Amino acid sequence: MESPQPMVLANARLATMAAPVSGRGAVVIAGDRILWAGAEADLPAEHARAERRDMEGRLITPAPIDCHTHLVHGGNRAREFEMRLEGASYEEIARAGGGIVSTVAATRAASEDDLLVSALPRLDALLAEGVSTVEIKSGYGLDIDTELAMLRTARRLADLRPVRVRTTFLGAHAVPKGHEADAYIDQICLPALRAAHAEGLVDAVDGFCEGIAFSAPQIARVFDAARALGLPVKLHAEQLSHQGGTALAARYGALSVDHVEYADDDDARALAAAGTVAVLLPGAFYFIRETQLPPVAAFRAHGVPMALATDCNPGSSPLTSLLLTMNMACTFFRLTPAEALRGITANAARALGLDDCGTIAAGKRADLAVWDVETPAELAYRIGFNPLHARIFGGRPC
Ligand code: DI6
Ligand code: FE
Repeated sequence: MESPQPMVLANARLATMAAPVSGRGAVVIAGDRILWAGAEADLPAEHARAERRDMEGRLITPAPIDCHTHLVHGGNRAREFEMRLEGASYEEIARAGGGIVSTVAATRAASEDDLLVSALPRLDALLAEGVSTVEIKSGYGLDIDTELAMLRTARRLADLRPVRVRTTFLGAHAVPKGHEADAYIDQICLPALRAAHAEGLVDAVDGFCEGIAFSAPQIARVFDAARALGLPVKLHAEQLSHQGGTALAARYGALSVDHVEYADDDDARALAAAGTVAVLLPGAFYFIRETQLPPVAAFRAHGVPMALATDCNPGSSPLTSLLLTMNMACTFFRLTPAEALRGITANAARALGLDDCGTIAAGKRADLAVWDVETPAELAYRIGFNPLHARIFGGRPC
């Protein structure tokens, strides 16, 4: 087979998340891969005659990756939003049978086509900001059929749009009405996991370790099952209280722990030792008006990689913008704009266990975003403004 023709994206500013490039930069892509990236003055002679596209000084970054979403779900929870404005707390609503469980009812009532049609506009909003890869969780089915339907729907999205989808099984998201937690895990969650894995639908296994959901020992049973199937794990941990989920996840070598507002210094140490990414979700922090800040200083001090994601879900984070997520991470959590950009690119890839994307370097996928800005800080700085000029997915502008 003939090798694909290389193309040079020239006269660009580059934020590679790998080797720094100052001044005018260039990226050489061929087929779906990056062949070379660096200062334009150092462009290898072999590419001198390749087709050249003038980026007119625009910034090129790795395409953003949303590494934590619940994009596929039925219904919405605007009524609950009103109730919270009238004084009810997120936890009170959950305990009174609202919350996750009400989205479960709406998701069970939806067909796979309904789920697909309602997820598409949310996916399109992410893609409009250049996103190349989206993680999508199950967890609003809580029965075998609906958990599988959610994962199948998530995979179908990648047939309809130029995007890569990673699917995460989140059967341990909530205890469905009429069930007891341990029995639910044995009788529904673990059989659903095995069935989803048998259909090839599971890239990772997640859980919600919280007072209103599952305890650390219960999550450990789900993780043991994941391990037996050879699947990596991640965990919603330490969002509303300290339950020990972070330490547990680190013991299982989790890809990521997500939320982690209530994590402490020991947790940060354990994450660093395990190489686990802390995924910060400022949209949920904002929307449910949390006040406990994640221990960003401890994460920095111990060298825990930090990623950012929308947590797009109908209850605690109806958010479909990674740019706004970056802004919130900087304003609320005091991340630097550089940390925020790394959080939606290189560290987001790592949180998904992907090593072929998230940076601009030879051999990586040509998933790139071209922005009408001069500096990376401008991406985090604006609120509700989208400076995307072009999105390149697998080497193709689209
Ligand atoms: N933590 C969250 O923030 C979401 N799930 C989770 O485990 C909330 C999901 C919801 O309220 O529907
Ligand atoms: Fe979540």
